[in-house]
Amino acid sequence: MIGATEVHAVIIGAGMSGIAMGVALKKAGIDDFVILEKGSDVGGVWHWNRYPGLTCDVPSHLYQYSFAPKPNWSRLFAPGTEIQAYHRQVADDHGLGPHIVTGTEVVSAVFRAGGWDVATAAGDRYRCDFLVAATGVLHHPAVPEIEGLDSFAGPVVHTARWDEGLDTDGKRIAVIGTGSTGVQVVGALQPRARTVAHFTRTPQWILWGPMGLTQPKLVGELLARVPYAERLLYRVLLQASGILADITTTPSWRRSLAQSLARMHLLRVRDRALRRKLTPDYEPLCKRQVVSGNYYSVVQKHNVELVDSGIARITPTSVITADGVEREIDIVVLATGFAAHNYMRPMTLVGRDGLTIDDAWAKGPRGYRMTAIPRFPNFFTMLGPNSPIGSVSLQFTAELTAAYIVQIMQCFRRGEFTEIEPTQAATDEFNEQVREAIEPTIWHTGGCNSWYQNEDGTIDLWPFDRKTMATMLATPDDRHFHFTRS
Ligand code: N01
Repeated sequence: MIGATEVHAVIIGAGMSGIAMGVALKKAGIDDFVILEKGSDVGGVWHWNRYPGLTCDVPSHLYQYSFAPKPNWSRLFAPGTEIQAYHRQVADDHGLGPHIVTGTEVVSAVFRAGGWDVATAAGDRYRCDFLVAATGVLHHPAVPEIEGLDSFAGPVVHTARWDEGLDTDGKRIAVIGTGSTGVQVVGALQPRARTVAHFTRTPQWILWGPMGLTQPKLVGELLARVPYAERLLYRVLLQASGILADITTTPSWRRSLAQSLARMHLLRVRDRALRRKLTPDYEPLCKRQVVSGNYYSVVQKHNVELVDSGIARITPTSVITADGVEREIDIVVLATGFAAHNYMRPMTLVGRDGLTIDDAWAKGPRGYRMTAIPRFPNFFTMLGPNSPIGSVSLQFTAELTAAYIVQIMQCFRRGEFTEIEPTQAATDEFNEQVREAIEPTIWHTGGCNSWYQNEDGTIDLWPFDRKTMATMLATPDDRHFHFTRS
């Protein structure tokens, strides 16, 4: 590729998993890589999402890298801005700055003559031995097709592309969507809005969590000063988080108990008609579990209305529901989630013999152990198909995957092969194991629709526990790969 910058590896995306990959490369002494990032900063979802109320519903002492413990989180569940600052700090502390090129969208990557030709929207070109897609799952905002949405005269904002200049005080706000985001944004907008109409298509079960609980400064100081205290806390939380994989993947009394907690929480809503509207017709834990400390009290405030009659259309000034009721509105907030199964698309990705990722994934995203795809040599995904959203720590998963990929790169650098790709047989075997293991999970049996589902109804999640993941990604199994030596 004439005029291309030649590097050993190109990583696409400087979000949580791209940073983990970069740090793993640095630790292995591999310096010859770039991280190409579309946004103006690192952090991925924590860079793009800036909506009011953005909080992580995973405890912060777990929602961090094992190699970068932060003792002094401000809250038990840190706000988005603090998590974003943490990612920037980790990237700086680990010397990733010179490797990261922000404002650079990769538009195509083509495998040719034993390596990858990568092109960016600005016309820059890279040639690399290895390509790693760390492009995230929740990246492409899903904009609903609602009649008249385009005609709305006021601001229409998707939560994942929040306009920080938007003045919501004293406004009549329509919030569409009741996932983790919708619940958080309604809670944050309610106190200063004139009215909030929360449009719900499917109610969600909500587990109570002390989302606003601050961490006393003393705790942070103790964790920083006592040797190994922060690392120990992380290990304890990681171990304890095994309960999530347990209750979601295996029917047991523990699952029933967690489900009862969600049902009991709903009893905080005294008004029976409102409680009925808030009661899902599927089992708790089936969708990505929503956690909130205040939603049920917020939704009972005088200026909040839960609307479940379905949106018929939007006019320049109002939302009209299927029952014919018209509500005058100043701002429409779309908390309608993401096109989660796009992964690295819409970029053009072409593997061996001209095979495009769209053709390879015509029946939905499938890969080998979350990270490799047959006929896409020297290509790996971080948090690829079947990644454990909501059941195993994503940082743990990313670090494990990065270490696995680095092992493969080191074999390449020792001259053991020039091209590597997973066999179709190993990939099929993995997907068959997933298919079987998904059967008893609550995502499959719980009777809901969720963004976990592919178009064909299969569930794009990790149906095993953390130990199984650690075993599967400990060392690459030579029998599962084709190697080319040239
Ligand atoms: O998106 P969602 P989200 N008309 O897809 C509704 C992570 N996260 O942004 O259920 C009307 O969950 C849709 O309705 P339905 C977390 O993994 C983490 O809230 O399809 N409504 C649903 O209610 C989470 O799971 C944190 O019937 C429409 C909502 O929009 C993931 O992000 C915080 C509609 C979408 O819910 C996504 O959450 C926030 C339409 N046409 C998010 N289309 C943490 O704290 C869609 N909806 C870590």
